Amino acid sequence: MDLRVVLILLSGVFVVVAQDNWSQDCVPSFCLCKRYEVHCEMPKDANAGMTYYEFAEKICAKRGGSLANLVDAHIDSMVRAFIAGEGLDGPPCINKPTWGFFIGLTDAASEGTYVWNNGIEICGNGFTNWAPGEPNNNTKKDKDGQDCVQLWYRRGYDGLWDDEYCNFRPKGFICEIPNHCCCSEAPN
Ligand SMILES: [Ca+2]
Ligand SMILES: [Ca+2]
Repeated sequence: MDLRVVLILLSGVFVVVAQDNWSQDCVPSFCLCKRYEVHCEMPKDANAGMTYYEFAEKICAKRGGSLANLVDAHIDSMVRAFIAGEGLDGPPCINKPTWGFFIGLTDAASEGTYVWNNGIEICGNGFTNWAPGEPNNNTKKDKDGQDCVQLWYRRGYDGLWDDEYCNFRPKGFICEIPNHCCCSEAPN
């Protein structure tokens, strides 16, 4: 894969809508063979009958993919660069105090053992990009701690990773959609 190739498919306007009318149009995204979609903060009532993290997973699945697996430095940096370049790293896309985007990384099954949606467990020298002091499994707002990872945009962390509560705050989220973009269509 030519890593220089980045095809910006869609960008721009973001509209936060009610869960039942979740917009599937005009979603900022870019492609590295897979398509990475940046979804802005979900509605506060999105967790009816499920956690906010499950809601994010559901929307990504509906769109033919999953929460994004940022398994290496290149993908991680490209996603964060896209978010910054499109101005999605603050209001109105994500808002204080919730700002952040869920990604497909969780330690819900076993505390401290982080596994990507695609089943890859982070171990050894596996790529991570944690914010300073994270993951801390904070139990202040939930006795079960924090098991769902976000790209964090507080305190100038610029999308460094933080373990977040799975169901305390509505969040934005990043989907990856396989086989949606054809590499051969990308410009050289
Ligand atoms: Ca945890
Ligand atoms: Ca944390």
